[in-house]
Amino acid sequence: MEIKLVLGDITRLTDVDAIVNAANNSLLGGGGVDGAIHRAAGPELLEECRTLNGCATGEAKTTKAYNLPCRYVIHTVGPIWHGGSSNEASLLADCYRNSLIEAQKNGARRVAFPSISTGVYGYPVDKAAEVAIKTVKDVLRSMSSSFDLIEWCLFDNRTYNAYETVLKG
Ligand code: AR6
Repeated sequence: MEIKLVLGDITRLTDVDAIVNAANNSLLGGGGVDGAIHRAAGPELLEECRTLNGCATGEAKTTKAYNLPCRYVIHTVGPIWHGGSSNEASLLADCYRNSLIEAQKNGARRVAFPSISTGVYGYPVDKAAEVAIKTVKDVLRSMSSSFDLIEWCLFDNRTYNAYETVLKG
């Protein structure tokens, strides 16, 4: 079981079975990584998302990946940052936990996450990295036999460095 960080575009990854999308409650697409995933997957992804009736913050739902090089997209909805006293950390932890549960249900043993909530949703990246890595390590204590690889695909150096500091610390 390997945990790793890579710098780049999550839609280009060829070493995972599932990628996680940082979506919104509608699951009908948006900007950021969500927009990139919908563009790369093609219009059938939106068609399937329309059948899901949205997704609550902290929960996760799985679709096929269509034109992407992986098998599944796990859509999760991160919290919007309101200063830290609105249950943000616990909702962000739910995103990682529920995404891994979805991956396990679908037999996806190799999973990539983006940095959920740290773009449009404004979650401070240092704090988000701590929640992300702690939660995944906690979940893997009970589910490690279900996974071969968990990676974060980070889009810029600042975000990469924040996750590296937490992972190596
Ligand atoms: N690959 C990997 N990471 C990416 C990519 C990519 N192709 N593109 C952007 N990122 P964001 P959020 C990074 O805003 O904060 C959408 O409109 C980005 O640099 O995508 O959870 C949804 O529909 C940042 O580090 O997601 C929602 O409305 C990280 O992904 C809302 O944004 C997350 O940024 C969700 O906001």
